[in-house]
Amino acid sequence: MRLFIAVNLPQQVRRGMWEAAESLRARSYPIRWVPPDSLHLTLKFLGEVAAEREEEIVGGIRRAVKGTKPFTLPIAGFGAFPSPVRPRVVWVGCEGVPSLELLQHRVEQEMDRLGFPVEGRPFHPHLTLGRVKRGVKQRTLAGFAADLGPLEYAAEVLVESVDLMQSELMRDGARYTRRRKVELEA
Ligand code: 3AM
Repeated sequence: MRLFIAVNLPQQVRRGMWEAAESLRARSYPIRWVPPDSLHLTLKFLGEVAAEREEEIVGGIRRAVKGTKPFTLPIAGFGAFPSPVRPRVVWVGCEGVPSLELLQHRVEQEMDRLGFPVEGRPFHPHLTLGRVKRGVKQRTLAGFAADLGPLEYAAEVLVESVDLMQSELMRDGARYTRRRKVELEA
């Protein structure tokens, strides 16, 4: 099964992000939007993993969160990777939060011990809202940066757990299900 480790968000925040991007979706750019129920913050993508390794991975997540207390995660602002004028991934931001960076680093370390290679690229925490469809012409995205610019959303999320998630690739996009929840230490 295809697994990843993520922080999930309260429904109210997922709704708020989705609604704040309404005007952008209305422009019908060639973007595949993540449904509101699926919006999350990925800490580590594991990829295809044998089902019998699930407990071992949950053990690694437990070690990673040991000593991390619940913390507040401010999320704010819209952006796109690699840039708003050449968007591929559209997101809401949550950068610069030391507790989150430490948590992600510890997850990365523990998963490395289990044989999941460390990401070569730096961690840019973000909540993916949508992905530009493959192979589309740049001109179909003309105006995107200008439409993204005025969007606003900000919220504070209390992060109390980390989830092991399963991703199933369907014809109309990925379907995510929570397999396990690991609570941060209160
Ligand atoms: O939630 P985001 O968009 O940050 O892009 C995928 C998604 O991240 C990412 O894992 C999350 C759940 O699918 N992902 C998918 N394939 C990946 C890969 N080969 C990947 N991340 C790194 N390497």
